[in-house]
Amino acid sequence: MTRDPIVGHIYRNNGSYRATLIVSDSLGAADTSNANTTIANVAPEVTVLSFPDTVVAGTTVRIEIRYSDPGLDDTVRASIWVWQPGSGGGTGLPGPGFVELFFAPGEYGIEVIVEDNDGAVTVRQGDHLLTVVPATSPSLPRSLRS
Ligand SMILES: [Ca+2]
Ligand SMILES: [Ca+2]
Repeated sequence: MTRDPIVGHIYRNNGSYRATLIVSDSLGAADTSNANTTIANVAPEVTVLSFPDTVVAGTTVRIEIRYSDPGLDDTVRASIWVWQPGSGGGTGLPGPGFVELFFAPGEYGIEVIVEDNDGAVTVRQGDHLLTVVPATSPSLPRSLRS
């Protein structure tokens, strides 16, 4: 009797692996075959980076950040980087979710940097700038003035 089973396996992490096929019959006679496989690391991905276009200075800016890594055993370090032309600063993130920050009036770029424990880095920049207007901005409707 001959069968050609197809066996699937999800590797939890990158590395070199050896797969061994053992076939045996009911009398205990057996044969084995080996195959070596190298699984590459995949960089983590920032799946969500969401923040408002415009806020009034003095209000918190709620930034949503989500990321994941297909390596089930990988750990990911994430940080947020906020910049203006000529300056910038960053801070680490405890995990995916929401970050709330205060900003002085101005325009800001926001990006998220994720790095897995194998050193693969992904940077995702916000698709727009954050504009923080002064609370007394004459361009705001009266209802938004404080
Ligand atoms: Ca990995
Ligand atoms: Ca990875």
